[in-house]
Amino acid sequence: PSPRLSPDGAGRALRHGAQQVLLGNWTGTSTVPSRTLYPHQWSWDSAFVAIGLRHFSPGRARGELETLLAAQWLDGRVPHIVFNPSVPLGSYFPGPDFWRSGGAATGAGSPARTETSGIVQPPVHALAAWLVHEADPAGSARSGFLARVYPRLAAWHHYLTTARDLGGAGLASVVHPWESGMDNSPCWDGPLDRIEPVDPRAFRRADLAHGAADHRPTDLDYGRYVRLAADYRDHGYSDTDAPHRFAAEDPCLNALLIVSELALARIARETGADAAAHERHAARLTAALVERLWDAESGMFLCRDVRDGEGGTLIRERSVAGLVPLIVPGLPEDVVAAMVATAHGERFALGRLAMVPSYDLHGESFHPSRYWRGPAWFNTNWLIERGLRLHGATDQADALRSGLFAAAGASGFAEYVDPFTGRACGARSFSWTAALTVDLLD
Ligand code: 9WN
Repeated sequence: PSPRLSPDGAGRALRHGAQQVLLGNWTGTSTVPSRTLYPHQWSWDSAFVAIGLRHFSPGRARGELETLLAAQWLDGRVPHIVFNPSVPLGSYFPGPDFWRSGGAATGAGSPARTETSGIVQPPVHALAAWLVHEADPAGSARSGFLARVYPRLAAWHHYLTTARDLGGAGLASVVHPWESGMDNSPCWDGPLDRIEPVDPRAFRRADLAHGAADHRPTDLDYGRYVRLAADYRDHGYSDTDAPHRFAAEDPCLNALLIVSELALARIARETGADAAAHERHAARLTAALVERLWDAESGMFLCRDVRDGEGGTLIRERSVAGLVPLIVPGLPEDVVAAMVATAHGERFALGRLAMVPSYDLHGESFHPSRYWRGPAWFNTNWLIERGLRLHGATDQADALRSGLFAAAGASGFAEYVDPFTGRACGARSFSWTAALTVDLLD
């Protein structure tokens, strides 16, 4: 747990501003990431949001997670978007008319009454559920929260480590760049090269009405995103039938899975389920993470392209996803030490910039404002802050936390910022930026 910040005037104003963002983005049952760009419920956003909400509205935090989990598919997958039926079609692309989950033509068991996407996002949910419980154990117990969410979270992790174990080593694979949550990360450029893009005239992007075109993914990226999603949809979202021509093991997603599996062990202990089984599973996943994705030469974790050759190939691009495993307890000491050194090195400049960029400052594809190709994001910095604290790097964690507060306040709780100037990019009043600011303040 992070030490409390003294409740000075600046801290109080920041907390108030952040709470206002979260109240403004609440729809009655969940929180939209942004009223403009993302008018529905997103999976990993909701987990981060719940982590912030727990500090001032634990009931809402529980509701946020339960609304998302109510849209879980029978095969265990938690969809990356739960669509709000009162939002006009065309406000977000691709919308429910593209994903067509409600038709239940899918053998994967999409929910009958809720429209969702068919892909997933990183599993931050069990971690969030545990933190939400801890913030208000009495309210959580009264409402039977943990007993209700435990089987759903267990089924979610089971889906990821069975149907999505495409590399055969126990780790989960993403089958679409959107699933990583870092859509246009340079890590995906190589694997995406193999994908024939859909003609950009065949769809209409809604994001460009709200976001600057040179900050967002390109039309060529979108053509490939649409191709992959349509292929999956047209195979009934079946992981055995779909070709999955894009498949990758991502260190951020798998690190979050490990931390969530450890949280699930705690939840299991509270609800009388088998905690030790989750601990053993977390240990196996941790060993596989190091075995499959650690790259000593880079001093960080890399993504593995599961479709490139026998056993796959490490993708030689350094993205912040490869530093997120700092949050995993129980990694070998030399691995942790190397990651901390890499974070402080010239490529990520921890301690010299307010926040850690999303991609190698010296990488060929670096761009200071194009989405996941360089800008600093608040969720990844929150994860790194937690990781540094976990490993006893308290001063560095404190400094990063201060940088995050300064950037969040000055940018109007922006979606992401230029890592050099702190200039706001993307949406303002962005929910996870506000939520994670609240979390670090409390
Ligand atoms: C596609 C909602 C989401 C985040 C992702 C971020 C962005 C969507 C988009 O917004 O992705 O899922 O339309 O660009 O990359 O991490 O969950 O905030």
